[in-house]
Amino acid sequence: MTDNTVRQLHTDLPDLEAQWMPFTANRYFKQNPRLITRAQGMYCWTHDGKKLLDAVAGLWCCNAGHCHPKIVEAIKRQAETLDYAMAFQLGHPMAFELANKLTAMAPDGIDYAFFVNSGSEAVDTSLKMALAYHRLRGEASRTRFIGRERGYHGVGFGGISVGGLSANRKMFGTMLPGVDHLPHTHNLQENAFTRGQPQWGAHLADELENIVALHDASTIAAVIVEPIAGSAGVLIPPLGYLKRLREICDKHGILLIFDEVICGFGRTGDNFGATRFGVTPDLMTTAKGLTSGTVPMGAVLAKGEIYDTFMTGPEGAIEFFHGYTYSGHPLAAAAGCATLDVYLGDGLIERARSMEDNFADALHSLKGEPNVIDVRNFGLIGAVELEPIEGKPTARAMQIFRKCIDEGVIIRTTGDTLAFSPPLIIEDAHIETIVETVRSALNAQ
Ligand code: PXG
Repeated sequence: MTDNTVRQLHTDLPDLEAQWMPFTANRYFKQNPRLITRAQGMYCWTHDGKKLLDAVAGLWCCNAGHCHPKIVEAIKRQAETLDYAMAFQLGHPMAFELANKLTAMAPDGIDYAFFVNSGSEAVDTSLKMALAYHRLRGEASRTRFIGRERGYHGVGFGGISVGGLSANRKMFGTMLPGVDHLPHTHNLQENAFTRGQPQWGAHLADELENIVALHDASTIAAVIVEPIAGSAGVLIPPLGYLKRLREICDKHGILLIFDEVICGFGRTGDNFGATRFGVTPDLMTTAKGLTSGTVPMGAVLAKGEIYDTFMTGPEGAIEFFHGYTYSGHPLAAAAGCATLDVYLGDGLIERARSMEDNFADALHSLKGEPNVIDVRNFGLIGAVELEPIEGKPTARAMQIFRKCIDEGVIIRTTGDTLAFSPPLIIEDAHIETIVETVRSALNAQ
């Protein structure tokens, strides 16, 4: 099909050429365009009027459902009152209010919030905080970071360095020096079709001891992991694994960073992965659900001891040479305040927890359908892993994705895994539609 015929078929579309789309097969998309033009609650509508049930909450972010009226109202009000305020040396009330709300819902001891504009910025900010913290304490030799295979920490140079996805790394040179990786915890022989946390795999945290022995603790600044690895196919931490990482970090004076960009704000059926799993890191990165996806924003949450370490130079001097023009942007801060009010005021986090079992039952009913080799779940995160088509990795999952869209349901794929992360307002009838749509797509292969 030529560009002209695409345009004739979709006369209401803008010219699609000039936008270089992120993480997208640009040429395929521009020949087969599908634009979302409106969204409400659990649903989105395409430019050609198709209604789609959103089983991914945008991209794991619209936890309150699309266009929640209280969040929309707060953004409108803020846009009319204060569009922007200088972020350095000056401030505005909403950012302080949001920091108070955020730290109140964080684990005990996490008392400070530093605002950024995305998950990637949150990750790179947290790595810089870790380096500077050690230096301020006289341990400037602690410069190494330990990530994990199959980790996703955004696309900044720090994030891809500690990340563990080859496709996101291999084109971009040497990245940060001095980064090592823990093994991932995915093992189908041991853990296939586990509901919730697998029994097997806590010992994989002990690999950190080997990495420490190799490099010496005095060279290591921080370990960064996602409590549940999202983008690499939904990898649930084995029972005891995160606690073991915490213990080894404590033993060696290494900071533990939890990347909560996906796990935060109800996704795990609790405020954060840290609170659900009962393990408190030193730094937490957040974004996505912080504003329910409405206005870009992220935050690094830090233990009081880390903040206090920075507050030791001369008063009146800048303590951390880092920040963004839009750190704590008024529209984002207003959206964040309204979003947290909705999560807490409307009981959406408890709701996610209360839907967890039904969601798990429905997903696990897909066991035995054609080419399903695993089903995993935790909170309102789920995954169905498929046997790859020989010689064509990712093709099977992509086929299912396209069939589901044709049948009116948006799911997400990563490799040959189907991923689900619906808005927390999901109801049983939506769960049924999602799972039955996937079931018939699997049977139509
Ligand atoms: N950390 C984690 C754990 C993430 O999941 C980021 C950092 C980066 O956030 P930003 O806001 O810079 O994109 C993410 C982002 C997917 C998918 O389908 C996941 C993300 C982004 C886009 C797609 O798995 N996660």
